[in-house]
Amino acid sequence: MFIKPKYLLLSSMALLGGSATASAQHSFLASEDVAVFYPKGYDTSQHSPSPIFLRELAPIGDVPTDWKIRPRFSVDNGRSIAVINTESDVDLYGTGEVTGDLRRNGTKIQLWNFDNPSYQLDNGSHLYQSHPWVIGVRPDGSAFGIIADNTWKSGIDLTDNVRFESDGPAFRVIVIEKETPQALLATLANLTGHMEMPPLWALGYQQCRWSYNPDTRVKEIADSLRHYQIPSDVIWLDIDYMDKFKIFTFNKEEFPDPKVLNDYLHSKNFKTVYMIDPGVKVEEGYFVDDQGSEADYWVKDENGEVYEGKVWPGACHFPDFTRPEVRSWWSSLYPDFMAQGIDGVWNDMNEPAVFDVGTMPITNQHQGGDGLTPSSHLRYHNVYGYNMVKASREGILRANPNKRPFLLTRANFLGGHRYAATWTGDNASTREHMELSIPMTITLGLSGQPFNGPDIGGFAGDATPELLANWTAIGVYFPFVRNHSIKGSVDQEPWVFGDEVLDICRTAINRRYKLLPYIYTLFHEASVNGMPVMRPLFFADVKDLSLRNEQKAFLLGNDLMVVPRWAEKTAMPKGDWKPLALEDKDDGYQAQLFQRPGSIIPLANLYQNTEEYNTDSLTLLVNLDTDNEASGIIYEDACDGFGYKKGEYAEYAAKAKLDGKQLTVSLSRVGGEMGTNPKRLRIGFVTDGKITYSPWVDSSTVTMKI
Ligand code: NBV
Repeated sequence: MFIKPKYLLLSSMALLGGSATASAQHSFLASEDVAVFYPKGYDTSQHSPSPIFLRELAPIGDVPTDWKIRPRFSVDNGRSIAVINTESDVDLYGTGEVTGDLRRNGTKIQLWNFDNPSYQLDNGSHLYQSHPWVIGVRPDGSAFGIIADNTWKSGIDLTDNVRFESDGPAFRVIVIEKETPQALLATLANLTGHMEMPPLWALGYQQCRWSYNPDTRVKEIADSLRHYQIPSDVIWLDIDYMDKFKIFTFNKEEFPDPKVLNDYLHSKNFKTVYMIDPGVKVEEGYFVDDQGSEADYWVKDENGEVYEGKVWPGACHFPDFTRPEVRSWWSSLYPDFMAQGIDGVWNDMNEPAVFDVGTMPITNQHQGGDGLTPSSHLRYHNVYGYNMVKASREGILRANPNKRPFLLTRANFLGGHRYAATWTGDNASTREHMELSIPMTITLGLSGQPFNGPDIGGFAGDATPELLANWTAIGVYFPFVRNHSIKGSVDQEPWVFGDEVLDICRTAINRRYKLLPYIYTLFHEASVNGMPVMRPLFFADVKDLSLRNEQKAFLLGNDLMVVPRWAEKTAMPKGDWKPLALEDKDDGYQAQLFQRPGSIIPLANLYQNTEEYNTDSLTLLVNLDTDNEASGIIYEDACDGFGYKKGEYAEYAAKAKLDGKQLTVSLSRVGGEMGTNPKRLRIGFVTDGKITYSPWVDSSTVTMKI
């Protein structure tokens, strides 16, 4: 061990003089800006290996004496507590999937993954995922992040200081100190891993409902999307495709030949995502149940008997995903299933949700493995979904080793972005939830999950034309863009409310597709430095305190500010952010976009799906800074597969300079080994209220007189 004996001695002496609360019993620096604090009585076997970190944190030295943010540990009424004092002028963010404001000061949440319809249960204080992670941003823009490395049932209380409380044994706390919140998130990603690049199709518009059935209805939806010229990429299959809700099966009447259906969808350039839940119907003769029972793979109750809980199929068994052999078996179920032409998977109900009782008893038993000790559901509940998606991702990769997996999950845990994208569960078709979807999506991004978004149009209840128009008009700037709705609600596809709403939705979705070169570059950025795709407005200027509370307007990347049309009096970063008028006619619903001074944003020509995506012709939107310059980056690769990891990508730097009245923009290759496509370029010169376009040129340099 690296820890110096002198340091250990000092720490224990400090403890002897301790009171009810105590500073860390021992601590170490894991890197220059990451400190790890252990409480008295810390038992590694109750927490390790951590699901959060890519690799175990190793000491490089002592925590310096002037290290500012330190936890004090205590035990109160059997609960393990860590309190971190913060200055009153610190703005707090993060805490994962939460309702309420972007700025988290004064809030209190539970970390207990739960099926929470319309976020109404317990006032929405615990939803489907848990992220024991808090960000503090000081007035000078410097930032710290706190991780409670603990899967046990717990809570975060920010009403006074930062307080983590847990029903489990004492847990360690990790503190990251950085000069900016951006640098903080980059460090979080270094510690917890980066989201892998998704396939490009997963960034397109996606159409879902519970459920499109039978297969003829699925085709009808696909045909309508093409007929109405709504650019789109994915059709989703909810639980009704299954035979009596048995996972990895198909309903023979309604989906007699899923391969034929999927081939049809592929022929129209759609991808398909099918749902898989964790509950396995208890039924002799059903291959999944037979295999799991035979190998004894199920979660047990407190008496060691196989646990049964009711979900969609009736009585179900639940795979014990803490066990490596169970994960491996689970992953083996995917290849045959996906061979039916399934492109992506959707894991739902994996908190896990159990009918009548909410979730399984905390006394249920998990066996663990690979270093995880056997323990109760109280310890492993919050990582049930996490371990499930770890296995599912492996299964999808087993099915298609040369494709990038796309997996969406409802439940997850800090660190689970390595395995799956997420959506924010069962929201409602209300104005309130539309507005809420902005801080929720940003907050998940600030909590290490860049690829997420809400059900656009809202899940529960009936969407109105107005709501769908407004929600689509902002939803296209979220990382994950899917319209989804509950069984029994009115239809909410873009065309059902008549021509006006159809036009509004189409215009918004067209914008998404044109912006994909920019958005794809942002996903690449997230995959290399952990930066969220959708960012809080205060990222534009971390020292400008007037931006800290803004939760209607937001940033897509660094260069594009999105202001919902319905939002009044939003904050505005300093500098000459210019409005972008992307269409000739304003429909009154599209979000107002502002481009950062000094930036270049690439736009593709319009196309109807990402199979047709290409960047051979690019419009480069230029908003000059006060030095009459601008720059931008464009990332490209094969849009799927893993060649990009071996250098098969192309990165371009765009640079603009105004000389007198002559504006020159040039594109130069700055990275990657993928062959370069000759490009047709034109400039879109952004002035207040108007974009002036140059003629197209077949060259990497384009000029125009302005
Ligand atoms: O599978 C049906 C639904 C699904 O549409 C929704 O997106 C999930 O969040 N699922 C929940 C189960 C039933 C919810 C009432």
